[in-house]
Amino acid sequence: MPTLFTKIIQREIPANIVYEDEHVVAFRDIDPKAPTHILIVPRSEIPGLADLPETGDHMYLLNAAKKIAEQEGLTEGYRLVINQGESAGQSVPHLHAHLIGGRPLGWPPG
Ligand code: D5M
Repeated sequence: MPTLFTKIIQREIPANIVYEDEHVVAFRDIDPKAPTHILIVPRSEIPGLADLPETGDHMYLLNAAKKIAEQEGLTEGYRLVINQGESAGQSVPHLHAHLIGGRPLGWPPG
């Protein structure tokens, strides 16, 4: 059963896709928490960060975040967040990073 995000990646469900490469697809969050709120999703169906294989080059996620931040003009700063597990707020079991920016961001997050 494909995840919601796999359906977006496969264009079965519409989304506002802003970036893609061989490893990831990135699209605007449907419920944005800031002027820029983009989800960066690996094409492979990894359920969460805890399931990421320990071997392999996973820099693709950070590289994509950096490129998208530049593309979005987030020169004042931004935040990259991965929610792992229900108590951290993970609601979609397909690894994704939130790229959030466009306003001052408080610390610590809730
Ligand atoms: O983040 C899951 C995020 O996924 C949450 O911020 C809403 C977003 N979401 C849910 N459905 C969609 C669709 N269809 N398009 C775009 N964004 C979506 P989590 O960290 O798992 O709570």
